[in-house]
Amino acid sequence: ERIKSGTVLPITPPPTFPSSSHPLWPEIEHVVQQQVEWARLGLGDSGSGWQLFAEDGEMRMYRREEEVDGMVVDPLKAVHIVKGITGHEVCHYFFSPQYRYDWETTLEQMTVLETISEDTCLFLQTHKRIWPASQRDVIFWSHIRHLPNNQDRDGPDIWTVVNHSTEHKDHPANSGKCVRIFLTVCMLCQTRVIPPKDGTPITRDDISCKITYCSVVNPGGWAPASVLRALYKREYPKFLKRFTAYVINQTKDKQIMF
Ligand code: 6CM
Repeated sequence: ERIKSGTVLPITPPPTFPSSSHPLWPEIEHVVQQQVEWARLGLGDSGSGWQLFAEDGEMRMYRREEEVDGMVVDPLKAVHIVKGITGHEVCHYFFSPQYRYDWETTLEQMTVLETISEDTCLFLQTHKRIWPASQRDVIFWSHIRHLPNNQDRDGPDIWTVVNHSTEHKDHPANSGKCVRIFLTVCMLCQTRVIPPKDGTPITRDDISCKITYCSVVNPGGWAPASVLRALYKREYPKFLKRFTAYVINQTKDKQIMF
C-alpha cells in the first residue's frame, strides 16, 4: 500500500525473524524502541546535566552521577566517529558471541544460554573480580536490528544492538559466588558515505561510522562508589577504543558490509 506523504512511520520496522513468538519478545520490542529513541536524542539540545569525563580524538564520553539505594547507577553516553567501518560491521562484531573474548577485557566466561533467533541471543557472563568487591555475573538478552531509513532519503540507515538484563530459571541471581549486575546497553550506529567524485567504487576511505553507546549498569550489591566511578572512567574509554580498533582490524581486508 502506498504511504501518504506526511505519514509518520514507526521508528522500528516489524520483526522479520520468528523471535516474535518468543515470550521475551514484547519486552525486547519495547526496550529496543526506548533505547533507540534515547540514543538518537544524543545529549539533548544543551547537553545539560551531562558531564564529559573522557575525550580522545573523536571520542567523547559523558556521565550523569546517579545513585539508587546508595549504589552508583550513573547513566553513560558516548559518541565516537570511526573511519573505515560501517554500522553493520560494528554491530555484527558487538553482537556475535564468537568474537566476544577477542575484545571484552573484563570478561571471565561467556555462555550462550539460548539462541532465540538469528538476531537475538541470551547470554550469561561472569566478569573478572575487582578488589575489594565480589565478582559479578550478568544475564542479558542481546538483539541486533537494522532500522532502514524510510523517512529521509539523505538520512543514514541505522544498525543497533541492545543488551538488557533478564532472568533465567536455571541461573538464579546471587546463588553462587557472584553478585548479579543489571544492565541496559545500546550501541547505535549510523554510516556516512561520501562517494568518490570521479565515480570510482566506494572504498573504506569513503566511509565513516558515527557510534552512540549508552549504558546503565546497576552493580547489584555493595561496591564503593569511588572505586566504581574510577573503574568506569578507566574501563569505558578502554573498551570503546579497543573494540573499534578491533573492528577496523577485522574488516580492513574484507569487502565492506553495508
Ligand atoms: O557493553 C559492553 N559489553 C557487552 C558484552 O559483554 C555487554 C556487557 C557488559 C557487562 C559490563 C560489566 C562491566 C563490569 C562491571 C563491574 C561492576 C562491579 C564491580 C565492582 C567494583 C568495585 O553489554 C562493554 C562494557 C564495557 C564496560 C567497561
